[in-house]
Amino acid sequence: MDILWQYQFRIILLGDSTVGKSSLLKRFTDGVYSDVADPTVGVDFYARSLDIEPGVKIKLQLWDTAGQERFRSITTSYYRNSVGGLLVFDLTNRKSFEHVREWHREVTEHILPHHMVYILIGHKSDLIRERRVLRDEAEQLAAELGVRYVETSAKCNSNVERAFELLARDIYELMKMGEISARDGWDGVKSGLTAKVLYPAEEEAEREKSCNC
Ligand SMILES: Nc1nc2c(ncn2[C@@H]2O[C@H](COP(=O)(O)OP(=O)(O)OP(=O)(O)O)[C@@H](O)[C@H]2O)c(=O)[nH]1
Ligand SMILES: [Mg+2]
Repeated sequence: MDILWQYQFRIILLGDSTVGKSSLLKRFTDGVYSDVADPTVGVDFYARSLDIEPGVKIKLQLWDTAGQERFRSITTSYYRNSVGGLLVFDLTNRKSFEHVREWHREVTEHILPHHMVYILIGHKSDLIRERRVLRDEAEQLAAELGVRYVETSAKCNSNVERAFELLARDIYELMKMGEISARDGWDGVKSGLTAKVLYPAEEEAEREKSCNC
């Protein structure tokens, strides 16, 4: 038997419309970026694996939510089954930064008594001259919320890998300490998917077994 992944973490992306959630995910999962992006309708799904340490593969199941208010009733139903959340704002859009607290409060209250591990993302760091949020104030907000802060750019592929990896590592560490664990009725964390890998000799034997002639 070969292990495809030891753990699966379900991660959700949160934040106002146009902050760049879908672009971040496309960069992370497909390595692509486009200046033209359609707003997400409801929820989209992405996936990618990470080798968190030698011999330990984590499958990240990534849920991309629509930032537009009119989809809120659909997106809220995905909060509860997520173990991690990226709180994304646009460094060039002050309002999106001011809304982070609301996103954090809404999600945190919605999933009680469960908890989520968050990371705060200041996105579009390539737009240096249009920046409207200082690193200091974003770091202060992160400290108040008790989360990490990373600045990313999907366009320049800056820190994208790092942001997802940091979040996955934080979840993994909490899991090793026993503070997060897979449990029935909750899809945030799952463990152990294996696949039977047939080597040439076994394959031949299997084929003979199933042959009717
Ligand atoms: N300069 C720059 N633009 C970006 C970056 N990431 C995304 N964008 C642009 O920002 C716009 C919105 O990006 P999306 O990824 O669709 O935003 P979203 O958060 O998914 O929006 P909703 O799906 O409506 O919630 C698009 O025009 C992107 O090309 C980035 O790193 N740098
Ligand atoms: Mg989107």
